[in-house]
Amino acid sequence: MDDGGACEQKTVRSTCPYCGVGCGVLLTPDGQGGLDVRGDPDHPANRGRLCSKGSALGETLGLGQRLMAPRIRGLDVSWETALQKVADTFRETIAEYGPDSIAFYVSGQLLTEDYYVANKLMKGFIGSANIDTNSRLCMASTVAGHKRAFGTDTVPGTYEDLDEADLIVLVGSNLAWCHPVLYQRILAARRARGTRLVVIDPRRTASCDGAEMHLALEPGTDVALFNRLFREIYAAGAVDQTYLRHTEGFDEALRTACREDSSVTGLSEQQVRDFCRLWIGTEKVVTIFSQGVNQSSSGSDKVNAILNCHLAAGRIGKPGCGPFSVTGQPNAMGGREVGGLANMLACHLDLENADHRAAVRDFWSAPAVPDAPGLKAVDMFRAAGDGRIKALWIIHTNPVVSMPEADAVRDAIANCPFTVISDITGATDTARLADILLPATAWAEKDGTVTNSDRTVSRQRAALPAPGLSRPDWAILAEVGRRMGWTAAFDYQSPAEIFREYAALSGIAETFGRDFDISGLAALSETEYETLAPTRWPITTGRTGGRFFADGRFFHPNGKARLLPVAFRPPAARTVPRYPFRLNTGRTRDQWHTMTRTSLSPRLAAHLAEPFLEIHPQDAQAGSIAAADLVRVESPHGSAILRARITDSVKPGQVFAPIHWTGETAPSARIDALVAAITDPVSGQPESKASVVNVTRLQAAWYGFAVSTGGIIPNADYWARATTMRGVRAELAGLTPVDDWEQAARELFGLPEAELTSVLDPARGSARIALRKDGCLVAALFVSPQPVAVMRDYLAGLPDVPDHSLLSGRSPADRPDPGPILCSCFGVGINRILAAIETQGLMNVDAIGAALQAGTNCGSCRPELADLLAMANTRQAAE
Ligand SMILES: Nc1nc2c(c(=O)[nH]1)N[C@H]1C(S)=C(S)[C@@H](COP(=O)(O)OP(=O)(O)OC[C@H]3O[C@@H](n4cnc5c(=O)[nH]c(N)nc54)[C@H](O)[C@@H]3O)O[C@H]1N2
Ligand SMILES: Nc1nc2c(c(=O)[nH]1)N[C@H]1C(S)=C(S)[C@@H](COP(=O)(O)OP(=O)(O)OC[C@H]3O[C@@H](n4cnc5c(=O)[nH]c(N)nc54)[C@H](O)[C@@H]3O)O[C@H]1N2
Ligand code: SF4
Ligand SMILES: [Mo]
Repeated sequence: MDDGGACEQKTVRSTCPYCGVGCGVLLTPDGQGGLDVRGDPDHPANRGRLCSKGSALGETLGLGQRLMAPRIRGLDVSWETALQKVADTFRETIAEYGPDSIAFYVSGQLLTEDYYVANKLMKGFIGSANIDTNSRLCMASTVAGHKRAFGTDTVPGTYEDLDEADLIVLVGSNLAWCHPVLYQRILAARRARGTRLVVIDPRRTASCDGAEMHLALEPGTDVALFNRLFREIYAAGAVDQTYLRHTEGFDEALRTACREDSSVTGLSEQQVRDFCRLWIGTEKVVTIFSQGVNQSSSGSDKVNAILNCHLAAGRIGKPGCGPFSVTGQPNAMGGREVGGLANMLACHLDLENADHRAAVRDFWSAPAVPDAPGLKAVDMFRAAGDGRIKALWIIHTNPVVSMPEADAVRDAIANCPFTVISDITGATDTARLADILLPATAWAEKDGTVTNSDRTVSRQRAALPAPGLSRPDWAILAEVGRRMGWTAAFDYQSPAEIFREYAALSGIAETFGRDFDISGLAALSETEYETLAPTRWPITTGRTGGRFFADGRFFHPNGKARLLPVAFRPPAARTVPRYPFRLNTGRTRDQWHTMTRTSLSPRLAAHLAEPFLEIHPQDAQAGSIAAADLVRVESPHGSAILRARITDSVKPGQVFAPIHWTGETAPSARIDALVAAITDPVSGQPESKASVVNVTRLQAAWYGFAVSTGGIIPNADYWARATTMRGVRAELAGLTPVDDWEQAARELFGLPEAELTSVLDPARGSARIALRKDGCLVAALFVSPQPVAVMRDYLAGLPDVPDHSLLSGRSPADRPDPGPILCSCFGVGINRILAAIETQGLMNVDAIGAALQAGTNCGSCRPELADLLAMANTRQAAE
């Protein structure tokens, strides 16, 4: 792909490091440390499309926050010192307390090669199965459900099924925001062939905009709904009797389903009937499911309730139909394949199976492979908390933010005698607790493979040099293995070498009748690995890709699939007068998890710049909560302060908060501090979407809004910061009055010498302060006893804000406030869109695109544009 010019930079094909869609990207270095990022038109997952996060990748490459050298308790050291300390401490810990006193907690964002080495080191050589991954919080229920039904963790279908389906059902999936390129693909199919779309989610989401039916069921009642569907499939004579011969358990599963009462879903009988009729009447139906299914104390049962319906109707493995679990992280699927979970072995082999264990041990020439599953994530951190785990290595994940009962997890990590953390930055809530901090190379600097939601293996390729002393995760892991004494087993020179070994092991797994087989790649040369095109597994000499199970061949010992009797169980935590609300949690469109990368992009920050709690108008009124108030949210485990967003997209009694904010960006908004660590008994996955909480209005003494071209050093009961084009903006609030706002402003911005221009009204408790350095405007603070009303998105343009409008907080007439940015590709704000709808009479999303460009690039904002149109039209109709 070299375009030849002497100064031209080479374009590299790689994969987006965010969601499990696995979009191909073309990366062209700009010669100044940056990258031009485009969608790869030849990648089968996206055919050139990218969503808002993928398009903004180039804005997240700054090295300001990067960790450049290994650190021991905050001091830079050499790799030699750091790795020898890690290896020695692990060895001593094993000698004194045994292998089970060590644990690795890793991530579905590791590349397959990193993951393989971590798993080999722990399960083959340290000799414990105490390696678990954040996929426990993400995909574990699907893995358990697949294994129970199919005998292996197999995703039967492919993305092409979404193009060919006539009905797509989204269960607990906000695909429009979390897998935007797939959602756009579905909308394209809908335009082409009229695909129908149903959303099953207690909350109205952006994914509902393109749907004909939204079933806002009661939280956690999916099993009851799918059991009803199962019964109706039977009653309608839609059971595929021929296909049923490949299955067992039908009668008992049906009997259990017949005992179920679908009224617990809270849906009307008519809604349930309409849904069942549509599903049964549409042969080509794909049921997509995600965290609304998995993150539940009955997550595995929810998965099997869905699989039962597809198996009974024989709608699986054929073009345009099947159950389809979409993976969250870019290599969630690869992690399942290499056995990253504490209860799995590599290549879909089972830890409980003595023959499987022996085969892996022999292949690795390993001293021993443990015969009992290791600790699953929640139990692992409990064991760290109560002193059973003496040494912990956390790689590529931020559990102080993302684990349930996060405050207890924070304390467990802080008190663990020896904690090693591998990250690309030291500025995370978890990294700050490390004894040893190891600098990893980031996605654009390293090589390896990932597997996406539809089993396509793609290469990630380095396009930038590794900054500082950073090293790839696989290399760090292998070096620790060597220093612990296993020189030959970890003597890897390149990711290709690891990949070949892994592919060869999958060939052995295949002799046990496993599905996962990429042995066709076991002899790849370095060049072939370098140029490997995206390929769907299985990849053997006789077969590449395709669907599973159309032939009725499954992976249980008798070759049959199992339908499981599953009965509805409500969420484990019950609402009580002290905690009357059910807390749902999830994602926003433009942030990725704990924001260590996406928060660096001003474009992405402009979408939703502050953590919030969605609450229904009735509940807000009952609690005297007004729009833009701050609320205190409390659970038995912790408390948070969030901005109220009053909306009927949640039902009364339910509230929703995003998961993204952290000690770095909004310390009072770490939502997992409130979430109970209750898990599914089969999968061990936490119920992250159904905790119980109380919500009260926060009586703040003052509210503030700050913008700065430099940094801010907040010291307030509530603060939340976001990146702007030229610096940072922050929301602030305090519980106690402040006497001297000018002094407070100097401290907040770290500008003791700045010249101030102030408008102070101590009687009212308001202040507006502008700070200048060398005559240039560098910061401003607005304070009020009520939530501050200023034109935030306009002021965020500081220093490009004229003086006369600064202290008023209002924009001049010729430069209207753009409002929060909806279209992050072209930076188009809500106010501009609303004005154009009104003045130009725009009637549809395409017309908005023609007028303002909004929604014409990645399309991620199209659902919100549709929402805005509907709102504007209702408003006009009412006028
Ligand atoms: N923008 C963005 N995209 C991402 C990510 C990100 O951080 N940001 N993360 C990636 C990762 S790792 C993952 S796992 C995926 C997650 O992707 P999704 O699962 O689509 O995302 P969530 O927002 O966690 O949850 C989905 C929906 O489940 C609903 N829900 C809650 N309880 C129930 C219930 O009982 N039943 C049903 N049917 N629905 C329920 C919620 O209201 C929510 O809308 O997203 C991936 N993509
Ligand atoms: N309440 C609630 N909690 C949830 C969820 C929810 O829906 N609700 N969702 C859960 C789910 S599905 C998931 S997947 C998790 C995600 O939660 P986490 O995995 O904790 O979140 P990330 O922010 O993705 O953390 C990745 C970390 O790896 C670092 N990193 C980036 N690149 C590299 C690299 O190349 N090497 C190394 N070593 N480090 C790197 C980043 O800086 C960051 O610190 O959250 C879970 N928690
Ligand atoms: S949909 Fe967006 S976040 Fe997901 S892989 Fe594609 S570009 Fe990346
Ligand atoms: Mo996830």
